[in-house]
Amino acid sequence: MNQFKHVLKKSKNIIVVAGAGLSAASGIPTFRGKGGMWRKYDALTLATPEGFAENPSLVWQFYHYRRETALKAQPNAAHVALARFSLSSIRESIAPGSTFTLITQVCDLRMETPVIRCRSIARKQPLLPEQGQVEGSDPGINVDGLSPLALEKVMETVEATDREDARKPKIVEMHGRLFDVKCTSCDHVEFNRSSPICEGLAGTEILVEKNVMDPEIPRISLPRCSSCGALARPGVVWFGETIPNVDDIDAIVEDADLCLVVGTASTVYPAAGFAEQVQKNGGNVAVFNIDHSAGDKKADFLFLGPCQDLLPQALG
Ligand code: BJW
Ligand code: ZN
Repeated sequence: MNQFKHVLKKSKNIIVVAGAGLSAASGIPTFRGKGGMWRKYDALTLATPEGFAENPSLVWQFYHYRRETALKAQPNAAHVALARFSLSSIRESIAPGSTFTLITQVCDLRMETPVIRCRSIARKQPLLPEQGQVEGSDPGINVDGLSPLALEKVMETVEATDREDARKPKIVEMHGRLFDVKCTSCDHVEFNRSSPICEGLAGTEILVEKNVMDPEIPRISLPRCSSCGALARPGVVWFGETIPNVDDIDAIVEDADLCLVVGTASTVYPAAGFAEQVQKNGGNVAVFNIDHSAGDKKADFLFLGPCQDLLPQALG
């Protein structure tokens, strides 16, 4: 831990690549581990565009259940540690002059806060919106999340200048958002955290919990686009779909000299390749996972244990 803190202190561009394990202590099931969703449900049926085309009713029930679970969850100590560390006044005493970006694969997001809109991020520049590298940094942008919610909570406890800093975007949600709803026909995307999202899905979360989903909710009773009326879909990134703005994420990873890999099995690409990319560029990798995960033998630091215990120690 002391050696890690020494490396942290001299790092200039710090990224965190987070997975489902980050939210595990908040009561949100992971995908592949013990109690993981892909052990109980079929990923190809529920998390691919083909699965949705085949049976949108089934897919919507699964995502309705996920939305309802996420709405009840609260950030845990790992989210809070990351949120605190994202504030430059706090980070300054630990890693002077560094930048910080949380690249999260976690879609269980549910809070208003700024996120990085990747399109205009320049390389080799700190991620400061007033310098023009970040588009869409308006604090009014809606995203929903435990990491953003942690940031909001931390903001309440700090000075006014830090609150300004906390409004600067530091989070990239690379697999989309559970509470975004996308039209299957036009370009319309809307943030929607209604519970339930529509009457047709009300109460079906209990069926999903028991793994007895009703395959036949009529399409007309599923969420519809508020602009054109066509069938809507969850605004997440499914297998086989491209990651929005992947080149800009790549630029952030390319600039990083320290990568913290938190609560991810590191099996889903491109996120699974980010740590290796940082190491190839001469940077360091620290893995925080409750169990062994892919590639952790190559890590410079391996912290085996719950991230809600270890991250506060490592970043405190
Ligand atoms: C704790 C803990 C605690 C528990 N403390 N730890 C290169 C090679 C081969 C294949 C590909 C490739 N490039 C792309 C692909 C195809 C594909 C892919 O990677 N497939 C693999 C299965 C091999 N990737 C894609 O399709 C991606 N698109 C893409 O790359 O486009 C271009 C392209 C397409 C096709 C071919 C080639 C190029 C898109 C991936 C989208 C993933 N979507 C999902 C669902 C999102 C929506 C939703 O939420 O439903 O994203 S799948 C699911 O997996 C979700 C997660 O974000 C993602 C990663 O899972 P994660 O976070 O690692 O969770 P778990 O459960 O696996 O692990 C949890 C970990 O936490 C465990 O290790 C625990 O031990 C740990 N843990 N409690 C610390 N308290
Ligand atoms: Zn539409």
